[in-house]
Amino acid sequence: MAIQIDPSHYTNLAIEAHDDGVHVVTINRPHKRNALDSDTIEELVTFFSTAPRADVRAIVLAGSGDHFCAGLDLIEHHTADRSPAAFWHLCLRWHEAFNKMEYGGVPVIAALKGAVVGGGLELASSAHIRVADKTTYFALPEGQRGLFTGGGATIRVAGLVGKARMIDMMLTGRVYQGQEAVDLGLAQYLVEGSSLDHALNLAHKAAQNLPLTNFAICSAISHMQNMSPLDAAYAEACVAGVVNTQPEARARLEAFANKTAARVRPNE
Ligand code: 1HE
Repeated sequence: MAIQIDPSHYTNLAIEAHDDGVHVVTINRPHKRNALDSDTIEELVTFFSTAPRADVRAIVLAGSGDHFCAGLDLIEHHTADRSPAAFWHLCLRWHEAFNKMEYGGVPVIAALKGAVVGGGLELASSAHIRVADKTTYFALPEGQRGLFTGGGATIRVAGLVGKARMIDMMLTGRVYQGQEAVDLGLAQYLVEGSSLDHALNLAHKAAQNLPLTNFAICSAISHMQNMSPLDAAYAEACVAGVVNTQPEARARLEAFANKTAARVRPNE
């Protein structure tokens, strides 16, 4: 029996389950532009630790109001006047949440709008797919605030845009948006209308894949980037050994063999 997700256990996250196992998780602090305080990070840790064991088939991560996420809660940080050790430990909780997202095995699709800045960009870069709309913009204002990234940007944002662009973003406050942001890899989609609608469509599509296949796609590829090419190839063969022989795949292979399965065609 799978673990259940109970939306009433969450205060800063609104969680809505669809029949096909897609869950929409909305950071619900619009009055703070969805800034990440320590309670919200703990809720993200809980949700993303639970989702892989709770039959969640795909996740859309969204923000409430006009902005996806304004990053670290600067007011909480200012008020708490944290010690180096306290902030170090806090960063490890961010990493716990974001690693669970990236390596958890459940597809996470971020529906972006407005500000995706600082820790908000660290959050978005932990998703597997990012959908931007016309209002979306990306920045790392840490440099201007007297801060440094602590939620994995040096790995994930540098991985998306390269270290030189990340350094420029932090030194100068450079903002990326629109097609340029997509071309750089900050998002995979730029939509005219609602990024949430588009992210939902993608999530419903991904939810039709077999869970074990999605698990491999949404954990193995990330893990393999951390390995030497030789070890990654070995691990890939091992994962494929398990995934490609799963009994649940036989019906799909049978459908291909008897010509009832959809063929891969170019876009119209
Ligand atoms: C916040 C935060 C926040 C807004 N922490 N409270 N991140 C930043 O440096 C981005 C800071 N925020 C902004 O630049 C702007 O707020 C926005 C571009 C996101 C939105 O602008 P706007 O004009 O819609 O809103 P606002 O008037 O600036 O803010 C509305 C309220 O949200 C206001 O609270 P109020 O009680 O005065 O109404 C703001 O204080 C609050 N608010 N952003 C706390 N970030 C692990 S290390 C990661 C390091 C970082 O992430 S550093 C980057 C932080």
